[in-house]
Amino acid sequence: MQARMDPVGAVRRLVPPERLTSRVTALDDAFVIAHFGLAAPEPRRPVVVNGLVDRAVELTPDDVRALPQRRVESVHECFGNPLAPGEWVRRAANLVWTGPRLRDVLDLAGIGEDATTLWARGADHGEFGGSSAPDYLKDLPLDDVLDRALVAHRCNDEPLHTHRGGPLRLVVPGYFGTNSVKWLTELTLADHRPEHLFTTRLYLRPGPHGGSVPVRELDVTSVVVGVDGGVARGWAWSSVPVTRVAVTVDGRPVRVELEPARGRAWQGFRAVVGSGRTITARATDATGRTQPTSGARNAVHELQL
Ligand SMILES: Nc1nc2c(c(=O)[nH]1)N[C@H]1C(S)=C(S)[C@@H](COP(=O)(O)O)O[C@H]1N2
Ligand SMILES: [Mo]
Repeated sequence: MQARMDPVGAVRRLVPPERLTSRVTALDDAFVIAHFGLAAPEPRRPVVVNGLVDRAVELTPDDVRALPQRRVESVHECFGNPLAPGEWVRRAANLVWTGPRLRDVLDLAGIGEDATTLWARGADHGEFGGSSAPDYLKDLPLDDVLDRALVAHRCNDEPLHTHRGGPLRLVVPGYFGTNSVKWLTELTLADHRPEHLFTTRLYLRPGPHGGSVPVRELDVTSVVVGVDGGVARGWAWSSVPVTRVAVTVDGRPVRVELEPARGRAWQGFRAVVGSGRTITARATDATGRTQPTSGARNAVHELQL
């Protein structure tokens, strides 16, 4: 695939949902984002753990590989263009990540009693959307991510490629991709949010009680990836298990088989659609959230045959 930039800094063209036929997305079909352009490869770049810790430590990729390893299959989804939030750009994949749990990495430094938030910093820097920043920075609620996030050094059982954030990146299953910091250089424990282009200015959405909140937990979403032999197939996901997918064929509802949730991987669904021409899918999750029919980044997906 040809490398090219779009306004979000995607270095690969977006992959249409029709290409997402395999359960685990091939690395060549998984979108790649780098807002400042790709960081230079530095295979032995260490990660510093500091801030509200008992003692600051520096970990090399070899140190990270020596810790107990987890292998997690999870949905990887971009929220969309932070300069035009609300538009779904349909960048999603389901990938397998390997690395130690964040908790095991932070325990090497000793998590300080007052730490409530994790600042994760990436090596890349430059200009984005008319502002410049000295690095890429995200902040994450510590309790939420301690046991779910990984410091990943492999993706789909291959060493993490430089364009995917190697040698080490953070991966936060269940959160939008923006939180999974690539080219990780520093993990800082703190008791407040940092001001930064990518924390308090971009990747925000309207909050439930007014104001704006950072983009974290995934929305309920589904995609129809194709029809084969009269059977439509697709994937559904959310920050919690998806409990129902409603499929229509030329406006008529049809019976749907939905796989049970497996961790934070996407869930397959199938429906007999015969020779119908317009297929839609609409997912509902365990908290009762349902995809809006239109006008939202996770609006119902329609496949026209
Ligand atoms: N350091 C750094 N990390 C980053 C980004 C970035 O530009 N720089 N982009 C984020 C966004 S918005 C997304 S969607 C994911 C994309 O990860 P991928 O390129 O492996 O698909 O990385 C996130 N982590
Ligand atoms: Mo993104």
